[in-house]
Amino acid sequence: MDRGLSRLFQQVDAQALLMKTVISQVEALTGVVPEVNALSLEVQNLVHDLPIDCADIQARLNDPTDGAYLIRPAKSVHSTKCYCEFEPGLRNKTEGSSWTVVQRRIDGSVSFARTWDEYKNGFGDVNEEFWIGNEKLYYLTSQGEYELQIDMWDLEGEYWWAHYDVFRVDTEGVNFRLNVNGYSGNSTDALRYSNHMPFSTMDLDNDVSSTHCAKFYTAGWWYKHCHYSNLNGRYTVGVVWFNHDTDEWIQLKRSVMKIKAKRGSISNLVEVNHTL
Ligand SMILES: [Ca+2]
Repeated sequence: MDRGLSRLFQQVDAQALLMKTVISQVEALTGVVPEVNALSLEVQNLVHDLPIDCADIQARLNDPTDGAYLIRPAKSVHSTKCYCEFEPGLRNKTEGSSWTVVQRRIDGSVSFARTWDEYKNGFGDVNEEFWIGNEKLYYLTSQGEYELQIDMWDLEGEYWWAHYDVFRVDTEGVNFRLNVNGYSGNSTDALRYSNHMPFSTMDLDNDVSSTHCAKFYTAGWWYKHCHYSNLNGRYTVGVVWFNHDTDEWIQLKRSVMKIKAKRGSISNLVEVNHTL
């Protein structure tokens, strides 16, 4: 046989072998793809079926204990870790009352001097000091009618509280504007001053003051001109609540902000969400 022709046949053989290898690899891959798809769907379903807040956890679990849980607010595509407080004496499915904790200061171990994105996404440790994140506040408080409880302890250890019947944080489009109403408590209504204000951080001045409140106080809050409450302020000197009765600032060493939905206010929305 002609030597040139022989070389050509060898080349064709080599190409054919290569093609065979490629085809068998593709066949192996297509065998894996359905498995990957099934796994991905399973994960999606798991995330989709997560509780929408701590009350939802209490409805699903028998006598849950306080602690960190994974939730997914109805409008959110992502899951998030949160801290749940289940009210003592009410731990059963019919009378259950539970709080989703959204902020905690206890010892100053976490810096609250953070950027817009950090306040948006949340920071800290849900078991210690943390801010749950403005976007999660929006997702949570837009899926029902939420109330807010603020527990505070001053430097002498005295307990103060403020409760708001209405607590809602709007979208990032309006800079996570605050809506509060219906105060009760023993600390006077200091947060009302911030009502309808957008959120400000050290890198984004949304207040109505000629100064940059968030930069001045090295914190993120619904500053106006600037504030009568500053629970994310510098620990401990700047963590304060104004008492209108005594005309004095209450300097705090501990604060907890927690929310829960009014009974029945989210059932329709959750049903719609779970059938999507
Ligand atoms: Ca300003």
